[in-house]
Amino acid sequence: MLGGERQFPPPIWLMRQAGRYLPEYRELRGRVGSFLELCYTPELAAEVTLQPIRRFGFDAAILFSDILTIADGLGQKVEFAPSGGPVLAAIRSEGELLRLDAGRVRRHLAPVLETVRLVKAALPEACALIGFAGAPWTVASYMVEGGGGTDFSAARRFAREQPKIFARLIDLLLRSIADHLIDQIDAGAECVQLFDSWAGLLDADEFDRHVIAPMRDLVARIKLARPGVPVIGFPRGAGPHYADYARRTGVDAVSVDQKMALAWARDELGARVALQGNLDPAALVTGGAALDAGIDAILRTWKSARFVFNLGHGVLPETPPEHVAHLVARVRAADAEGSA
Ligand code: 1CP
Repeated sequence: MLGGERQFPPPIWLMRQAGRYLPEYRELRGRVGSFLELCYTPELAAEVTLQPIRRFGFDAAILFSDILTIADGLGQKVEFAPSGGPVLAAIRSEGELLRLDAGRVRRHLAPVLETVRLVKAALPEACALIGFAGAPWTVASYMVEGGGGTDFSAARRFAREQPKIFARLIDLLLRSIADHLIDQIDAGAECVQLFDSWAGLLDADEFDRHVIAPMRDLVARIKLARPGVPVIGFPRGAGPHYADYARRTGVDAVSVDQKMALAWARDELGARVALQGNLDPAALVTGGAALDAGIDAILRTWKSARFVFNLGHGVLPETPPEHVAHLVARVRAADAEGSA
């Protein structure tokens, strides 16, 4: 689909489709010490990747890993609190930046590539395997802030006060991320997605410098090394900058968050890139008529576009799995007119 031709009913998968809303994930997670240990144990990470495929029969599996494995691979101290949130030894000086070692990323992330190989071997032929990484801005935000769950004001301030050091961090990240994604492709990923979950925090000038420019470089590296592998970009919250992102980064598809109007995305982005999205994850928690209305609006409005059905952001932990099964069935039952 991302290669060119329109498909209807559209393919469907969900961001964060593996994870805490599934009892089988919680059960397995309870048997493993740390979250990173789960990410680096290929047999378990592969099992977790496959859980939502077995349960719902999605059209794509997304590798189970995390955007912060790159920071861990570079040698920054990364931990996940029992509540799930990441805690990192914040980088706030040139000395701390210089201690990062791009040379160790590949060796450190070798287990993630083994997970890709195991999943690829186990997946049904018709199910695509999506590799992923965080985009440079979002990963840098966590690395400088020292964690998540905040407005990243310390990271933004550091980027303004120490522009040269911040630019070097972004540059180091974009190279490491490109190499890791190329390795994921070589291990069996058929497509890759870049999560820029905090793109929406930036003003127009910062968006240009920290999102568009590094993404353009990163996508060009992937395209040069492995031409023909589709790249999906997710600049969550980018609002008015979505059009520029679709036009200038070189991505094949743009994942659209739920704040964006469906007709606008179709008309302004749809001619240039394939669309992915954009059901509100809260509607999937609610279920019922609100869920059906949300599903049908996407099918109806985007039926003429090339699109992949997805959420506007990740599945929420409180989502009832039955609502996910209902969503998949309703999308698959859509008729050629775009109604379900
Ligand atoms: O113990 C646990 O179960 C920890 C919860 C958890 C899970 C299940 C974390 C910690 N990461 C993950 C897996 C994960 N993370 C996947 C797996 C594949 C899938 O989608 O099924 C993916 C794609 C991610 C990507 C990710 N990690 C993003 C981008 C997407 C998004 O949600 O915006 C981000 C921002 C992270 C950082 C992160 N990792 C974990 C948490 C709780 C967070 C968010 C921290 C915060 O800012 O509050």
